[in-house]
Amino acid sequence: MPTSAEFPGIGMPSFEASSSMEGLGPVEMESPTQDLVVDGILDTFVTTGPDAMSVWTDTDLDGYADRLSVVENDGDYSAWEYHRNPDGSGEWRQTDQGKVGE
Ligand SMILES: [Ca+2]
Repeated sequence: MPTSAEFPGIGMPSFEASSSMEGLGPVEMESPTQDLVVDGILDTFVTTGPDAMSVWTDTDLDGYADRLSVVENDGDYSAWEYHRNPDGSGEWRQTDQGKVGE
């Protein structure tokens, strides 16, 4: 289950590579710290939990994350993208999953 309890100061959910993103809506970017797209604008922030690291990126700079990569300490990883539906709703879809180094 996604939980933010482990990061009370950040307020962002933490995931493992096997987590389901079902039901998770738009994720607002709080305090980006990294420039992953390398355009001089901070678009990414990283949350780390006991078992996994989550990398959130806002590629279109609308204030909401559209990409998420989760890498577990044992190398399992998964990647997700947020898709908006015509009716205004949206959902996270998994785009990749595997193990680092394999
Ligand atoms: Ca965005």
